[in-house]
Amino acid sequence: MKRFLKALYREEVDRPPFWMMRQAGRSLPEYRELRLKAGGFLDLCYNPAFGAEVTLQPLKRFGMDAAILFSDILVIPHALGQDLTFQAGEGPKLPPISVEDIPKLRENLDNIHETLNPIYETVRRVKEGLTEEQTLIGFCGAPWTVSTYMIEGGGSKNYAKTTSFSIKHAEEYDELMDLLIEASIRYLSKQIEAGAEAIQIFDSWAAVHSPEQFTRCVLKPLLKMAKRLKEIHPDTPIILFPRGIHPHQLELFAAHNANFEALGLDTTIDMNWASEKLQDKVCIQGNLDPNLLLTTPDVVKEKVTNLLEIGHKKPGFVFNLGHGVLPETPMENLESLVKTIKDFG
Ligand code: 1CP
Repeated sequence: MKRFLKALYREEVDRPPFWMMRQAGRSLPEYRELRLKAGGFLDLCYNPAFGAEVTLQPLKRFGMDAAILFSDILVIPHALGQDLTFQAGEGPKLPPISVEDIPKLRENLDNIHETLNPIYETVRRVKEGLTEEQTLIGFCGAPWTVSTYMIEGGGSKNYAKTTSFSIKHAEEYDELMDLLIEASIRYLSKQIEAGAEAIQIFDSWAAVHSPEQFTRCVLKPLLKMAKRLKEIHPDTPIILFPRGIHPHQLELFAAHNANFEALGLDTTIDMNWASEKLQDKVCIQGNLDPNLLLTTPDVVKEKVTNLLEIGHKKPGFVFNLGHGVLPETPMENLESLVKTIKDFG
């Protein structure tokens, strides 16, 4: 079995496998060049030749153990019929949905692959470009995080609109969550059939809730989604990235390790704590502060070594950042990170 998959299943490995969130796109000069050629960001996502090239760019340069498919969490609302644009430097924009739009979105559920088909072709092409040791990760957004973009119309500071929508229109919001779960399961299943070997579910904005809303909007939908996917694809490991949630909430997820294999930890989590409390139940993935990669190669070497020493004490550790790699990250610092990991052990 490949090193990355072994680590997800908490088997012994020679050294921790590594990849970085947002490794494709953003920081690499070769990405910026291709993006100019492709036109818009969505043109990149829906063009298998470009998509496969961008997915493989970081692996060619740095030899990570895993590739993450180049796509976006917002292709699901897009495939369900919500307009979506990405203006350079501004992030995504969508026309915010209202209660009346939900049945119209549902009508498109059976047609989502018409929009998403090129992405499955990207998966097939990436698979052909990987070495035998490298793994392809498919992904989608979690229902809560995706719903915030649909209801707010883009990024948000406090998710006030989504939270009040979910309470004022509780029944319709639950229907939207079920729709997103169903569409995401279909999307992930097609990625797996096309060659994705592991799945990561991003709940990037999971940390904004009252305890009651956390259970309703984060915990339950994620467990439901992971359980459904496991029933269809029992041999595909699942990584959950519920960014920013409290340690006791991470423990709740770790107790459900029949549904998924790994927990992605953000920068704020103490890895010694995670090793003690979580690693006997799930693989832990994380969590170098991406800001550290703006310092110097020597600092990077020291911090990466510290993290590897903690994570590698037990089986079940994947090296990653606590969130996405920043666009301004100097290449020499990434080179130091990679060398430190490859020399470890
Ligand atoms: O390595 C990779 O970059 C893989 C492809 C990938 C992934 C996994 C992209 C490409 N986006 C994502 C996930 C994603 N998209 C998340 C979850 C992960 C995270 O928290 O980092 C989120 C929240 C989005 C939404 C999104 N798409 C944003 C964030 C806006 C906000 O509210 O802060 C942005 C800026 C995008 C556009 C985007 N997606 C991906 C890239 C490379 C870009 C930048 C496009 C560009 O200008 O070139």
